[in-house]
Amino acid sequence: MATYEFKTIEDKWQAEWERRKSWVAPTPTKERPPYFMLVMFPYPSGNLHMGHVRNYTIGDVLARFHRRRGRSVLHPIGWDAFGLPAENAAIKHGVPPAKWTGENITVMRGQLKKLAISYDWDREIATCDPTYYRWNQWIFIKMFEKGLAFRKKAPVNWCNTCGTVLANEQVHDGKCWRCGNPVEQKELEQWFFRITDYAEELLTGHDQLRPSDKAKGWPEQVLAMQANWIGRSWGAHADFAALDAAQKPTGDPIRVFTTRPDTLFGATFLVLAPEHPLVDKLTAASQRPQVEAYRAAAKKLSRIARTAEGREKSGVFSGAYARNPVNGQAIPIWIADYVLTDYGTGAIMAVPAHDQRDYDFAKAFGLPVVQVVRPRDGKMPTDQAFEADGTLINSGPFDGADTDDAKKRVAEFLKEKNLGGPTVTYKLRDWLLSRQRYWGTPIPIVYCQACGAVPVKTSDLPVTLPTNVTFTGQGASPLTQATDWLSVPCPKCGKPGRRETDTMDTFVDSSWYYARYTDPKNTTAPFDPAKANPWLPVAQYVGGVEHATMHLIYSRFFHKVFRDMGMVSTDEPFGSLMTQGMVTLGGSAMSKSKGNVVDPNEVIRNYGADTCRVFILFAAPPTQQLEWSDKQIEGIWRFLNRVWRLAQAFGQDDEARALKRTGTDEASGNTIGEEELVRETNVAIQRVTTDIDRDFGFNTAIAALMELVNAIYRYPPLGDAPSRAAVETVLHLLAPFAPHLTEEAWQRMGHSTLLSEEPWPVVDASKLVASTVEIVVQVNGKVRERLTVPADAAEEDVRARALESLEKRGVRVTPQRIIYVPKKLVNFVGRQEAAN
Ligand code: ANZ
Ligand code: ZN
Repeated sequence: MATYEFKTIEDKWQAEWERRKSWVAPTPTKERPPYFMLVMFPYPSGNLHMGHVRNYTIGDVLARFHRRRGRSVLHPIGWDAFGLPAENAAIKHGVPPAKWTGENITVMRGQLKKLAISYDWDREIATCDPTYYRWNQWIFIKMFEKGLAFRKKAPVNWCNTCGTVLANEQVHDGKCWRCGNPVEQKELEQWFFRITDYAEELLTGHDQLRPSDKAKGWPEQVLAMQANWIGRSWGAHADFAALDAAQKPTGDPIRVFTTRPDTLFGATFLVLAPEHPLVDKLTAASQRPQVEAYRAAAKKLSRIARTAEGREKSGVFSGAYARNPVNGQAIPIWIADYVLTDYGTGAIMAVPAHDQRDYDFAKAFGLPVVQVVRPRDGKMPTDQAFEADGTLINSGPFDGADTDDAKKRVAEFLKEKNLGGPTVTYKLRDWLLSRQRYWGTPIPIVYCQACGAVPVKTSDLPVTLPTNVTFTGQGASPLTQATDWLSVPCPKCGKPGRRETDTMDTFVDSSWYYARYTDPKNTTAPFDPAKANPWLPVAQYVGGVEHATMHLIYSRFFHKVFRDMGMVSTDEPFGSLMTQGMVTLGGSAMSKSKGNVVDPNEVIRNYGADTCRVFILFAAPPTQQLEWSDKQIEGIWRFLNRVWRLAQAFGQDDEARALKRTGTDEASGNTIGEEELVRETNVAIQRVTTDIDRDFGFNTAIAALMELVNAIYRYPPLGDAPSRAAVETVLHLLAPFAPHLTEEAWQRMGHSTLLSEEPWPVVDASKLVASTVEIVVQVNGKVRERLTVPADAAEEDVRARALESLEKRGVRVTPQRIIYVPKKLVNFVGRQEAAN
C-alpha cells in the first residue's frame, strides 16, 4: 500500500507557494475586508520548540481559513531579536550578538517555512535591525517631548545575575522573570515611561475587549490579571497636621491615603514609610539614632519581603505627633517598613480596630485600639481587627451611619475643609525602561554639562550600537567602555557631551511591532497611519498567557499613546486574544533543563509537517494543555494516509487507481447510500466551518473530518460523482490543517487550480437532514428488523409497515402495548404467535 510521500510533496508545494507569493497580504477593500492574524513573535533562541509550533500552527489555520473565506489576511512574522541570551553567548563564546542572532534567525526561519506557516515574508522584521530600532528611538523622543518619558531617581529592582534593573512587571514573586534570581532594591537614576497616566484608561478599556458579537474579545482571566495589576483603589486623602515632640504644630501637613475614610475617628497612630521625606525633619533628637538604624535596615529589604503576610511587625517611634483632622486628637507618628514609599502617599493613618496589619502593629508596640465600626451582628472579635462593613460608633457627627455611606461623607467632609477628599490610587507603577545591557536599543539621549539630558535630533537617528566592543561579563555594560561612541557634541549647544549608555527594555521593541507590520519598510516614520489604520486593531492575536501583565499591558499603553499622537484611530491594538495552552511531556512543560523536549525537526523528518500540524491541533483544544503522544502521532499519520488513498481512487495514474477501495474493507459499520453520503458531507462542512470560526474548535473539526472519511469508506460505489464531491470536500476542509497533502491530492484529482486559492465550501442546508431514517423494530424488546422509512412518516404508517414486515418473516404479534420513539424505534409488547 503506497504511503504518502510527504518529503517530495511538502518541498514541492512550499516552493510553489513561495513562487506564487501566495501569502502576500492584499490591501483590504470593502469586498475583501481585513483580517490581521498576529502571533507573538519569537525570540530567536536558535530553535523552534513545540510551544512555538503550537502557537504558529493555530495562527496558520486561522489565516488559511479566513483567506479562503474571502478576507484579506495579514499574517506576518518577525523576530524579537534583542535580549540577554545573545549577549551571554558573546561573553561565553566570543560570537558577536548580531552574528549569533542572525544565525539563529536563519535556522528558525527555515523551520517555519518547513512547517508551511503561511506568512507574508515580505514583511519580516527583526527588532535588532537599525531600520527597526531607530523607530524605538523616535518614539522615545516623542514621548520625552510629551513628558511621557522621564528620568528619576528611585528604588528599583536589581537582578544581580542579569546585571540589570527590571520593571515591576518583570519581577514575579520577588524573582527575576528571566533567570529566577531573587531581586534586590537599588536606588538609581533611571528612565521611565509614564504608563500611570493611562492607568484609568487601561482599566476602562477592558470594556472594549470583552467578548461581543463583533469580536471574540479577550479571555476574562487575562482581563482580571490586568485589572489586578493596575489595582485601582477608591479612597480618600486626609491631611494630618504634624506636631513636634512637645506637640506644637510644625506647619507640615502629612497626607495619608486610606480606602476607609469612614474609620478616621479610629486612627490611633500614624505610620510613615522609612523613606518618607518628612522622616528627617520630624524625628525628635532623642529618637534619631534608633530611627537612623531602622531606616538603614529597611533599605536592605525588598518590597516583597516588606509586605509579606504574617511577617512580624517592626517599627520605631519618631518622637513626633500628628493631629487628627476630624477630632483634633494628637496621635504618635511611627516609622515602619510595612508602609511602602511608592504607594498612595507613603504615609498611613493606622486604625488597629479595623485593619489587621495595624492591629498587629498596635499589639506589638502597645498602642491603643479604638473601635469605630459596630459589626451588623454586634459581635466584635476580641483578638483581631474587624475589617467588614457595619455601623459607625465613636465617630461624632457620623455615628449611626452605614460604613458605605460614611466613606463618602467623611471624604466629602475632608474636601470641604480643604484637608484632602475623595481620590483614586493605582498599584500600577511607571515603567522602568533603562537596562544596563549592550544588546538593546540605545536610549537616544546625550548628557551635557550645560543642558542636562538632551534628546538626539530625530534627523540623526538611528543611534546605532557600536560593534567594536568587548564582552567580559564583568562590571558595567560594554557601552560604558565604547569611548569613541560615547563622546558626542550636545545636540543643543554643541559642547562635548556623553551618550546615555543604558539601552531600552526589550519590551519596548515588542510594544509596537504589530503596527510596524502594516508598513514594515517605512523609512520616514514608524508606520504610515493610512497603511496601519485599515488593518487595526489586530483581528486575532495568539500567544502565551504569561504576557498578561507585561507585553499585553505595554502594547495597550503604546497604542493609546499613538492614538493621542494621531498615529492610529483605534483605542486598542488587539481586538481578540487567544492564549494557547502549554505543550507537555509526562505532564510537565517541555523544557531543556528537564530533558523532556520533543524536537519539531525530528517529527517533521519522520512524519512530515502535515502530520505534525494535525496532531498538534487534534490532541487538545488550543487553550488547554497538550500532552505529547507518539501513539497519537501514529494515528494521525494513518488518518492522513487514508485520506491520501481515497483521493487516489480519482487519480490519473493506473497504479493509484488500482488502490481504489470499494465497500467496507477499510471501514467499520454498515455501508451507506448516496443520500447519506451527501448528508455526511454537508454535516462536515457545517461542523468544520463553525468549529473553526466560532470556537477555535480545531480538534472537533478534525474529528468531524475523520467521521466523514469513515463515511466515504462505507460507500461502495467509491469513484462515482457523489463520492468525488465528498472526497473533494475532505480536501477543502482539511486544507488549513494539512496544506501540502490536500494541495497535492487536489491536483492529482485533475484540478489545475490551487486548492489554497479556492473559496471555502458552502453548506447546502437542505441536505443536512436525512429524508429517511432507520427504525428498529422490536418484539418484546428484542430486535427483529430494521426498516428504512421517510423521516416525516406518521406513527400509524410506521406501525403498519413494521407489522407487515414482521408478518413477512412469519412473526405475528397481538400487541397489548406499543412503544414508539419517533425516528428510532417501535416495540410491540404482547403475545407472539409464531416465530422462526
Ligand atoms: C486606614 C485604614 C483603615 C485602612 C482600615 C484600611 C482599613 P489597598 O486596598 O491595597 O489600596 N495603605 C495606604 N498606603 C499604604 C502604603 N504606602 N503602604 C502600605 N499600606 C498602605 O489598601 C489601601 C489601604 O492600605 C489604606 O487604607 C491604608 O490603610 C493602607 F480599617 O487606611 B487604610
Ligand atoms: Zn549642551
